[in-house]
Amino acid sequence: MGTSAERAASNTDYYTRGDALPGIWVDGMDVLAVKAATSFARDYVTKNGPIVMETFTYRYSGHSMSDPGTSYRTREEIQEVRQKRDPITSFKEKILELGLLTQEEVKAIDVKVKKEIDDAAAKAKADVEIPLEELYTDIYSTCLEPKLRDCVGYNQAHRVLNKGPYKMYNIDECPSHSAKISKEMGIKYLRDMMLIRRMENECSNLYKSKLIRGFLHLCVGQEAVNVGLHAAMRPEDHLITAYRSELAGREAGCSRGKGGSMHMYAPKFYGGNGIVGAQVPLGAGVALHEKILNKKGVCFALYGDGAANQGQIFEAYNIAHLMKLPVIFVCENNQY
Ligand SMILES: Cc1ncc(C[n+]2csc(CCOP(=O)(O)OP(=O)(O)O)c2C)c(N)n1
Ligand SMILES: [Mg+2]
Repeated sequence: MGTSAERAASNTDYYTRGDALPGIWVDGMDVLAVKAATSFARDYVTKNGPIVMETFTYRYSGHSMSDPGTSYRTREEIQEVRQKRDPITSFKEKILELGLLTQEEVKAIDVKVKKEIDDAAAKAKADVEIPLEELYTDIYSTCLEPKLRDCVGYNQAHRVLNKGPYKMYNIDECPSHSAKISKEMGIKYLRDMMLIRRMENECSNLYKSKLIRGFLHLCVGQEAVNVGLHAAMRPEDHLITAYRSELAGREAGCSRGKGGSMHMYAPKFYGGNGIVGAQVPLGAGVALHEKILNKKGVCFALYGDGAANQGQIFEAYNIAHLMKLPVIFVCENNQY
């Protein structure tokens, strides 16, 4: 299902595609760089309005489990990324080098993570499937009264600044990046990335054993994006993304088994959207809500390089820029 970015986009520098919107490119395999870029972007949008953030990353697998094996990549290329750019291996090496953790401590984290995933998988297997009539129950929310409108002009100058793990489009500052991390941060980021990878691999097993049915989209290789973004988010922030959700259709699932492959919701988390790109204007709407109510949160609207060519993305950029909405358009560029 994945089309290569080169075949789908006339300009694959997604961070420059906002035109009037400034942009930032970040090495999406470096969790600390993603965190610093996210903090920078967060700070930027609360003062100036939207920004496009491209996280340049890599997915080892195909688009979904329906894509066979290594699909779009050669074995040699995958091997090379695993050896030289894998987000978990490189972060592990960094914190070992800095003396923040020992090999034994890293091993202990991995053992704990494995147990957590094994327990969750056992629970999913043991849990009951929801009854069919549950599908008819709905979720409601209240509507908003729009109160505010605000417009900004178009800046025609285009400048690109290249610095370390970042490229800046129409912004003259750069995130401050230092390798300084505490032991607690080292443990947390490493654990979270390992947890995601083990979870993805376990999901692949559950799919093969038919406990997960329908679609399954894995993101093995992209862990630094998720963890780095989350590390810089604040409790008042919102996030909206595309597919990948509650998978086993069991009663204990976060949408009580009704999420399917595409839909899951939690406070300040708006899915899980099956239509490629549809979450982006919705994310701009979430940011509009924050602005109207004078709240302090920002919205992270995540989409893939495959969604980046859709008209609705540019419509969302445009209105967000006009209305100076606190939204960060995060393009997860895995090149397919
Ligand atoms: C409007 C629309 N067109 C096509 C599809 C089928 N489809 C699902 S995912 C996908 C590719 C998305 O690629 P990308 O945005 O790069 O996401 P990635 O899986 O790489 O993160 C396509 C074409 C869809 N769900 N919605
Ligand atoms: Mg993609």
